Amino acid sequence: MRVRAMRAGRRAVLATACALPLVAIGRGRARAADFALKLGNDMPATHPLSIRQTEAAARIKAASGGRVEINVFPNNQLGSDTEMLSQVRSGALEMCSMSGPILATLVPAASISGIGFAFHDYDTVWRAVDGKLGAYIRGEIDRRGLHAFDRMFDNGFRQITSSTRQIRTPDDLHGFKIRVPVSPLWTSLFQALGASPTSINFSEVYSALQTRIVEGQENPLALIEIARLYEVQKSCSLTDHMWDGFWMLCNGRVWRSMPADLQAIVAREFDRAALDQRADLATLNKTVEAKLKGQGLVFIEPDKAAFRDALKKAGFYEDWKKRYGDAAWATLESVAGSLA
Ligand code: X2X
Repeated sequence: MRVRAMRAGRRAVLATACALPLVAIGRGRARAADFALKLGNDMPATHPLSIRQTEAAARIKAASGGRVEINVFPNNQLGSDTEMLSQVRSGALEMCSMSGPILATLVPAASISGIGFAFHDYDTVWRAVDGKLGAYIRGEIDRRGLHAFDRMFDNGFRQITSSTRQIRTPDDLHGFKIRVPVSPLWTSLFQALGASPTSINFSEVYSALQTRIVEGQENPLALIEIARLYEVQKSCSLTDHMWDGFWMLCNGRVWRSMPADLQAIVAREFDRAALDQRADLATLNKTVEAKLKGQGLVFIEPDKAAFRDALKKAGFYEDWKKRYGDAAWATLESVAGSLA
């Protein structure tokens, strides 16, 4: 779909040069945007991430006097995460928001913020990703030709849901057929816990659970509620096994083609949207468990330390420390404390 500012007469040109800035042609008609960009995400349209991104786009249009027009396409309308990531690389899609460990299929370092049980609370999360760890990851993203904005959006601390057995101890995960996002870190984590993980994009998760291709999945409570996963799951184990958040990304060529004054507006508004969205989720998190209980989901409070010990015993931390390298691992531990 083309954004409104693109006129039919320019479509042929745009098809081959869609990543380049559009030159406004006056001719007495309303001025077209200099930059008409698409932003894709994998969250439902009613999730705070989609709502705040849409607000940011409206503010950017106003503050730029219409020179930058960003259309937000939530809910995987432009494709799965895997597809959006390759589109943003090629420039077929200008922007997307992407979970760090999924982005890691392109930028390996980007999964480091999702290491199992690295963060105990949000204060530590934000100190890490707004601080040195985030700066390191943004540098790596940049080296791979994408631009990442400073502030990550929140997805949340992840919990395990099941339509079959209840997950109370690490042993309960043995052979458990669980959906994980398409990401080496996620597969490694659940393999280390003895489960049978299958990589499936979020766009397919509801139906994979419904048809019982998998028994369970893991996601933050807010998303379990908003994406109505409780309809096809029976129990939820509050493991908090990892924190997950989204980088706001822009194709590097598109970003560099934008003049500094417009870059400043876009960056400012997406960073503001991220902070607003974090606050939205903090509010939602206060009531979401009760809501899900009301919808019939059974909650389990397991001993989280047992899961973390199982990961340690399986060599999970040693393995990932080697993959990231000592310097990156030290940056993580400088905020998270000792892990391996
Ligand atoms: O795919 C998921 O589970 C999701 C939506 O939480 C992520 O983007 C990692």
